[in-house]
Amino acid sequence: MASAGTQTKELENDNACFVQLCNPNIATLKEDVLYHFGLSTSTHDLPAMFGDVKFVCVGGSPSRMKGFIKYVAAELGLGRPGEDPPNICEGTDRYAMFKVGPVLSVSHGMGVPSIAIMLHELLKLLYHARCSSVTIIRIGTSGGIGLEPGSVVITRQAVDAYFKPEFEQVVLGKRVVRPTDLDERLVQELSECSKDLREFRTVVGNTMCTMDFYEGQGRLDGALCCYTERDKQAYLQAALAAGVQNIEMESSVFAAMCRACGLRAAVVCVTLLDRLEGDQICSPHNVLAEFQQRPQRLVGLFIKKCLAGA
Ligand code: R2B
Ligand code: URA
Repeated sequence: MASAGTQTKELENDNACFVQLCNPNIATLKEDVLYHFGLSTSTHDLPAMFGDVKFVCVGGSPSRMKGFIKYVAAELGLGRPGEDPPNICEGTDRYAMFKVGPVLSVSHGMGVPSIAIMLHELLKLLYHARCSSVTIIRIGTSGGIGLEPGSVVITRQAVDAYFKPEFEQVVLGKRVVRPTDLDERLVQELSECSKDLREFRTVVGNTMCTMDFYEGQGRLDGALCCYTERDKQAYLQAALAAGVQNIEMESSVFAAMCRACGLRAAVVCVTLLDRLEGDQICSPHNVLAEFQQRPQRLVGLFIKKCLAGA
């Protein structure tokens, strides 16, 4: 288990304006190589490149995150219309990163290990760049429970597969458990914004983060399956009773790491299907493409409103 000291430090960081790391070793490094971004503190002027960042949006796919930055650029009237923003991580094909004005858009791949590696380097990048008052939002896809497909869920709490608001990791052979609370005010602000987007339903609820898309989410259509439809339904009903509205694969480590480093964080995911009705995602491509734009539209509107009020 994490020591009380570690937990207290992480809580203290909650109120800090600057991005803080929970690692004293970083201050002693001569150079910090952000290997999976193809960036380094000695070859790149990180404060000049990123010091003005106030909003970071992360999502699974590189093309979706490129689409998001183009959308935000058009909404905010930044950059040249139609222009393709350059990928800042062009030296590597692990992750893609784009920036317009104070908005940074980064892809994280699928699952906890992939997003965790990206977040270690992103949090260090924001720290080295001396960024302050940063809001970070994951925009993604998910499976809904009892919601019409295409509904958007703003996460109140990211919970694990036992419905606990915790992220557990094995560190040096020991269990380290970190809380996954998200910023309550940010949830309210996003929820307020959603009232201006009446074309789709937005709800606030808990999000279950799993380590797998198939058995981990109770699907019956993977290569392996050791339970029945009835078992699956009982599990999803138990999740629903615990306030879970959707299931995805990154929210818990995202919430835990951002919280520990003092970032205001939120998770906004569209539901691609209702898991009470089935497991396969069979909607036509154009329908899924439109669904995936919904979190982008909500978060784009939120950023626009924040900057207008700034
Ligand atoms: C949502 O969708 C992906 C799996 O299809 C995964 O990254 C997630 O969280
Ligand atoms: N992403 C998930 O993780 N699960 C789903 O059911 C759909 C998208």
